[in-house]
Order: sequence, then structure tokens, then C-alpha cells
Amino acid sequence: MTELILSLDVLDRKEAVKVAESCAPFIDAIKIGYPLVLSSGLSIVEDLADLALPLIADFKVADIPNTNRLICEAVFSAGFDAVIAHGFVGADAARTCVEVAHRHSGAAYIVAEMSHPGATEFFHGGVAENLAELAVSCRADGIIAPATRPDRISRLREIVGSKAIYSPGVGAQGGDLDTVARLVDGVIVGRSIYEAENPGAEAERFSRIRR
Ligand code: O7E
Repeated sequence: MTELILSLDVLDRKEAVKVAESCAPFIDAIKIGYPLVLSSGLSIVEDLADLALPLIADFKVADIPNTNRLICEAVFSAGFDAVIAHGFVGADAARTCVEVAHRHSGAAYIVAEMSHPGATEFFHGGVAENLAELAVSCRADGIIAPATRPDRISRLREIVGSKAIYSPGVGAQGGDLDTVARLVDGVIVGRSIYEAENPGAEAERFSRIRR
């Protein structure tokens, strides 16, 4: 089964909770990043707790080991179940995120390659492959790979094996749902669902990948 992860980049707190509630039966997790946390505060986690869905903190943590540790401790203390970190800061810093996550019985995912066009300016020449290898050596739970470049997902799969691959970029960024769903463990979808007239119905439509 391929998981469907809702990217809840909605700025209004009430609207965010409403969207999450309507999508909840059709999704496997909710990804929350800076847009929602900066507009609503960390307590948004408490508002979503009743849905009993895993909450993924997409803070793309990218600092020195000690600062990464402080950020990740705050993430898990707030009630998140997983954190997303960058690997380009090096193995010591990335490993810190993984260690904090595992100490809290949570998960940590490392960004291997991003989905937007500009990502190719730096994620080339083996950089993403190196980041995927780093994720494996740091015992991360998985990587993030671009739905906009399915061939790259296949290449990174060769490196991470059975570790999870979660993939953003379907819908609004042009990635094809069915193509990507066959390659990854979870598809991350934002605007195509939360900007729809009926987000719940749209989430249900996307949830065909869970069958
Ligand atoms: O394009 P959307 O609206 O479907 O939203 C995609 C979400 O995934 C959005 O929150 C964006 O910040 C995030 N994302 C990407 O789009 N591309 C990436 O390469 C990485 C991420 C991301 O979430 O990284 C951590 C999973």
C-alpha cells in the first residue's frame, strides 16, 4: 500500500483543522511545516491530536548537531511523530536528528533531492546519491525524493533499498500520481487537496493509491 500524506500548508488555523478533519479518513499522515506553525503556533499539534494520525514536522532541519538536537527535542516534545531534516549539513548533524527521533520512538527522514526546477542547480553530479547514502549510514527511516522526476526516484531506490521514500510534487508541481505511487512508500500532496472546493472528496480521489 502506498501512503497518502496531506501537506497541510494552510495558514488559517480553523481552516487547517477543517481540511484535516475532512481528509482524515482518506490519508495516512499529515505533514506540517513552517507556513502553518508560524501562523498558528506549535499548539496546532494539539488541535490535530484527536484525528489520531501521525504528524510529520517538515522543518527541513539543517544546522550544527547541537542546534539540530534542540530543534528535534522541541519537535517531539510538541507531539510530532516524525521530523524531516536536510543531509547536506553532514552526517554528524543529520545523525543527531535521527538519534533524537528514535529516542522518542519517532522517525526521521532526510531530503535526498527536491522537486522544484531549481533543485537541479545543486542536486546533480551524484549529490542526491550521496545524500541517500548518508541517510542509510545515519540509520534514517527514509528519504524525500521528487515526484517530478520518477527516474531519479528509481535511482535513489537502488541506494536506500527497503527504506521509506516519501515523495512531494504530485499535482500542483506536475508529478503524475499513479506513476509515482508505484515507486514510493508515500506520496505527499498539498495544494491539489487543500485548495480543492471539497478537500475531503479530493483526498478520497487521491486515496486510490492506498488500495
Ligand atoms: O506542491 P504541493 O502543494 O503539493 O506541496 C508540496 C509540499 O511538499 C510542500 O509542503 C513543499 O514544501 C513540500 N516539498 C516539496 O514540494 N518538494 C520537496 O522537494 C520537498 C518538500 C518537502 O516537503 O520536503 C520534506 C518532505
